[in-house]
Amino acid sequence: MISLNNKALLEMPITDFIISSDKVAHVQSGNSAEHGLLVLTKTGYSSIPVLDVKYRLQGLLSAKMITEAILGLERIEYDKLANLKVEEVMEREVVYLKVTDSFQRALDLVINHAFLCVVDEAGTFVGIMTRRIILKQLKKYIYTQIHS
Ligand code: 2BA
Repeated sequence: MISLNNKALLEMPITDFIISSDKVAHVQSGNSAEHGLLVLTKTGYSSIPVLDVKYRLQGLLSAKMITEAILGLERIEYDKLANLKVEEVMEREVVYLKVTDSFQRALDLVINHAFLCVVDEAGTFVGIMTRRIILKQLKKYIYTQIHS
């Protein structure tokens, strides 16, 4: 049993582990769902952040949200895509991190979310923290404890 006998990791600020906004694929709430589907398909990500024109976090978009919105009784109504806005289909209830949050909060939340959006004091999107980054950091810390 590994004993994490100090709180250094849990209290660490998250700032060093954020993937900055310029590297994160995103869409704007006013974009068409067709554009959203294009970005999701081209990047290969299952879910991406939705921002407004001032770069404030508005929600999350996935391909599932789009297909559900254009699902007819017997077929997928692709012709609806161009007139449907991202803001009409996105998930608005988003769990997010503040830049000032600790690693512990990120660790708690990443159990149920593959990634977390990070916003500054003004609500501006600064990037994401992924499950991969958090696990990598946790692994590094555990290995250091074992070998120290
Ligand atoms: P998913 O798209 O479901 O991806 C799950 C995992 O698959 C990713 O875990 C990553 O390890 C791998 N993966 C998927 N697409 C990839 C790609 N194009 N290049 C490299 N690896 C890829 P995480 O890295 O922990 O990411 C968790 C979630 O964060 C992703 O879930 C995605 O929704 C989001 N994400 C990660 N990086 C992003 C970025 N640059 N822009 C937008 N969203 C991102």
